[in-house]
Amino acid sequence: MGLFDKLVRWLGLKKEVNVLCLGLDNSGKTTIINKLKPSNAQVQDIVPTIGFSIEKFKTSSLSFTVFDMSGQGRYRNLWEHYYKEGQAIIFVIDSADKLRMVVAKEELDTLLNHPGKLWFLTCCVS
Ligand SMILES: Nc1nc2c(ncn2[C@@H]2O[C@H](COP(=O)(O)OP(=O)(O)OP(=O)(O)O)[C@@H](O)[C@H]2O)c(=O)[nH]1
Ligand SMILES: [Mg+2]
Repeated sequence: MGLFDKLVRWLGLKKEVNVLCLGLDNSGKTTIINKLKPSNAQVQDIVPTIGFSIEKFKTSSLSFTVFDMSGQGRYRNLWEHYYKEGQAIIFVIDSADKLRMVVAKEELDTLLNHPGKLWFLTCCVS
């Protein structure tokens, strides 16, 4: 079952869903989101995200707005300001980036310890 199908099942009857895509810089967030787009909307050159960018997807039953957040250190403090916007979070981890695995874990721990919010959370390993 695909990632978005899982979200549809979990979110039940909601019609419009906001998804945050988080993870360290260079982990592959924008690349994964690009692959989810219809082929005629995909871009060839992926550049580092500055701040964040917004992408929209539609399935037969749901409209998704994906907040593709920059993973660069200087922008990571933006993430928490968007937590309240999202019903679901995709956290992307680059399995080849062994040196920064501990940093990814710290960021994920910070996210999981954030008070007062319940999300559907899934991790993508790129
Ligand atoms: N080999 C390989 N390269 C990948 C993969 N995913 C992403 N890349 C490459 O890694 C680089 C960074 O990918 P991005 O998608 O920009 O990473 P990001 O997480 O959006 O990074 P920020 O926007 O800086 O937070 C790009 O050059 C991609 O082509 C993967 O699964 N395998
Ligand atoms: Mg990006």
